[in-house]
Amino acid sequence: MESEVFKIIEKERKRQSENVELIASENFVSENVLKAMGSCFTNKYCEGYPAVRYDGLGRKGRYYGGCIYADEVEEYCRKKWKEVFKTDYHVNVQPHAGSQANFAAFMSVLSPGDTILAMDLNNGGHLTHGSSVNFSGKLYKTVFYDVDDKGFIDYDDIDGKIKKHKPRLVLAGASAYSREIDFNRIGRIIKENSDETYRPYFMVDMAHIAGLVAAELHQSPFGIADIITTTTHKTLRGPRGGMIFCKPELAKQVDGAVFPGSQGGPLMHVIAAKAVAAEEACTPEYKEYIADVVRNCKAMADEFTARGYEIVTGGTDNHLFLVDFSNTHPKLSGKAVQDMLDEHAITLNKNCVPNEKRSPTQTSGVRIGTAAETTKGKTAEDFVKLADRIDELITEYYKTLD
Ligand code: DSN
Repeated sequence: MESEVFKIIEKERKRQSENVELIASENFVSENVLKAMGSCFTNKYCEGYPAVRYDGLGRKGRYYGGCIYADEVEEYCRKKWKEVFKTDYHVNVQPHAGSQANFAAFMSVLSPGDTILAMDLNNGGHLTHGSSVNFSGKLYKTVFYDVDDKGFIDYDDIDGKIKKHKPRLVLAGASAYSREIDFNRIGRIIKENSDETYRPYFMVDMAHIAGLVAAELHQSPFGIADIITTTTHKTLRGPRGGMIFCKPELAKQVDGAVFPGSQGGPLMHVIAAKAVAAEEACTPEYKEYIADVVRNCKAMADEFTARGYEIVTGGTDNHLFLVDFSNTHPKLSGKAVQDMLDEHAITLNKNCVPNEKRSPTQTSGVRIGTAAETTKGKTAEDFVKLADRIDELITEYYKTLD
């Protein structure tokens, strides 16, 4: 019997291939990643961890029989991701997604009621970085550091808030921040504020920029942060999923927080696909791809600037940028632009901007990313033309608002 679902999948496949995809957190995986995701590993239950990893740590391995190849693929996946980031940090590849990775990371070193210092959702942070509507804001006290008038992280504010609030964990990382994050500087600030009675954990959520870190086009948090979380599907171009890296001394806590702390059976088919993505991320072609993503992003942001738009922070160092309509197009919400462009087969998302006046469901800006269309082969020239096309559509649309 042919399932109805395949008709829907075919429509989605067509949409993805025909639309222009500018959502900064999306990408197009390779056929091999898709193949591993759709493999027989989806049938296998294997709560626990490969026994080999726990020699000397007293763990018992898996809770099910028949895990011989699941063990092999999970260990291979871990080995390859350590190779990608050239690190001896411990890595757990079981988190189902970025949110689950962050949940387990917090759980491994924090107790409910502890204070975390992070970037506010409105300024580019993430829901799981302490938002009041999310577990992170409900379980922990959150203090947010600010961005300056132009939208750059205010590192002096991080220093001041560590001194004032003595957070148990300082979190760096963002979902909508277009500039390099100075992990070295935050590490130094933490060190300067630490003594034998107080030292906060330093956690980095590199979900958006992980591909740039892998390609050495962004400062690496390895060697500085205690815990590093990421997703595998954004610039890393793998299957949807999460991972947690940590200093070896936190390995037992982190693994325990993932399983049995917060998850059940790992998704072995996704872990197999994560391993394929890691193989791909080790290649010179992947490094060239990431360099193109960054080059294309700058070209597109510069074109918007040349056409009179305001880009938050004035530009970009990575794979995304934010267009702020507050001053140039005061009648325009991010939601209206998102909906209007949807009708022209251009997909992006509305986004809050610093000092946002509208609600998160409306917003005054949009976020644009170049990772997905670069995978499709678009060049800097193509992205410039795309900026011109979006400007034309916005200009026409704006006239209708008079
Ligand atoms: N929802 C993702 C993004 O779009 O940035 C973050 O989890």
